[in-house]
Amino acid sequence: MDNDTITAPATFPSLSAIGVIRISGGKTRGIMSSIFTLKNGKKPDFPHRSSVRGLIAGSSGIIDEAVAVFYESPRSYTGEDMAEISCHGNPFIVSAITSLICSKGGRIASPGEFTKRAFLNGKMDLSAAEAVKDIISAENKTALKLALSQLLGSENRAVSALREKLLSLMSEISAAIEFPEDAAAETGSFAPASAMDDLRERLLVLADIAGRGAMLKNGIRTVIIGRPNSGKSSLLNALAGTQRAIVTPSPGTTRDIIEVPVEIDGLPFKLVDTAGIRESSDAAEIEGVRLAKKAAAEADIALVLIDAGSSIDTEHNSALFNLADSRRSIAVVNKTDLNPAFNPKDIEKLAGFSGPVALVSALKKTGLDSLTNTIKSIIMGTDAAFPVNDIVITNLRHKEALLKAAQSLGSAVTALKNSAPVEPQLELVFADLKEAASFLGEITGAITDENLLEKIFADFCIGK
Ligand SMILES: Nc1nc2c(ncn2[C@@H]2O[C@H](COP(=O)(O)OP(=O)(O)OP(=O)(O)O)[C@@H](O)[C@H]2O)c(=O)[nH]1
Ligand SMILES: [Mg+2]
Repeated sequence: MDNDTITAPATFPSLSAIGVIRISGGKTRGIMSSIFTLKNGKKPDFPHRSSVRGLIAGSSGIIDEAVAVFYESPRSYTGEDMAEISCHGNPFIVSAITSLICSKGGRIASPGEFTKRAFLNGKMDLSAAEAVKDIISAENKTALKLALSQLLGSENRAVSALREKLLSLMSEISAAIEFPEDAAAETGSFAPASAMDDLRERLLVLADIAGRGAMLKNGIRTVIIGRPNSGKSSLLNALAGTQRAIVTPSPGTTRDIIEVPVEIDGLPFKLVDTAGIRESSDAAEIEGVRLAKKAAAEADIALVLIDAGSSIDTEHNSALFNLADSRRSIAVVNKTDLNPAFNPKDIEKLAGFSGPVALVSALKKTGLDSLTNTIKSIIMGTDAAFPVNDIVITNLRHKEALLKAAQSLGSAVTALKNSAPVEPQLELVFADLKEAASFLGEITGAITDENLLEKIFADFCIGK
């Protein structure tokens, strides 16, 4: 690992009480001593862990009065010699100090480089390092809670436990390869087959949890689509409890996508209002409809709004239901305060949709609780309580790795079953298990490759 000395502001460049600059690497102590002067005119020598207050000066004079904390390797965030300078929070001062450090032999850190060094120096596993990024970017309380638990190792424990099981299966198989006589006695009901199946199941459960976790991290993306004037913007406002979207009696009011993050019953949602879908010759409306269709396709949940007061255009409504994943769609019959133009029980017949139907009035704010409960049951299955505490993974990269590991285990089981009882092809089985173990290793960082690391840390902010 290159142990050059890196530096970067750790705080946002804006006028604020304090600005923090980080520095990490072998030259930290030397650079700090050279730029700092104590009030008594002496240069500080920064013993193992120390904090000093003094003046920072470059060739053109004093830059600021500041406080610096020095952390000696290996007891620092990165595991290297490291310091944090707290100066006055003016971007000019922060930038002057950072430049001064660079002129003394440091260089500006790339995004996530401090945390990458922490990972490479064994200060944290990869899943914890990724949690650091999630903590910084968490947009809701649930996301923050999940990221903190990931940082504290909940994900690592879950994945490592499964990886341990996998490794012990591998040693059983390799013993069977070495001593075929013993294994042959057991063929037919070769014990590892069911253990592998069981492990595969558990990986799939974890992958499913990861999918739900990712949804919670970003807010459950709930997209409202429907014909113009069906009350989409009214429903968004009613659910959000604020007048976020314009509502008028004329169809074609909403053109842009409007996203509103809200917490409902302790769950994070991202409500998305869209343009009413219809044929149009107006360029802005055509673009609005295109965006609405795209949003529907990307929805975690699609609320397909139908106006209870208008007769149903079967063809149009079936087309609406085809825009989103039908397993994640709800037919929402709005304006139930008006005289109904059709019987909601006939939705399946009228619009070809056999999923859940919710009856609401966005105007009178009725039926909203039952609608949110229906959304929850789609997201969380039939679990009565929302198992946020069981969610140990929220990262889609990790979900992919779990699915790939499950797939490798699946082929191991097939190889074992197909070849038994004649002569199990244990080498093939072993290779599949090894592949599965390496996918799991990619989650915690037990196995890494430089490209993967680069991709992960590139999303960090500078200074972290
Ligand atoms: N009676 C009644 N009127 C409603 C209800 N919800 C919305 N409306 C009315 O329907 C009209 C259209 O509402 P919007 O919320 O703007 O409808 P929209 O689907 O967003 O319309 P576009 O943006 O044009 O596609 C307004 O006059 C609303 O007051 C409801 O539950 N009951
Ligand atoms: Mg609207």
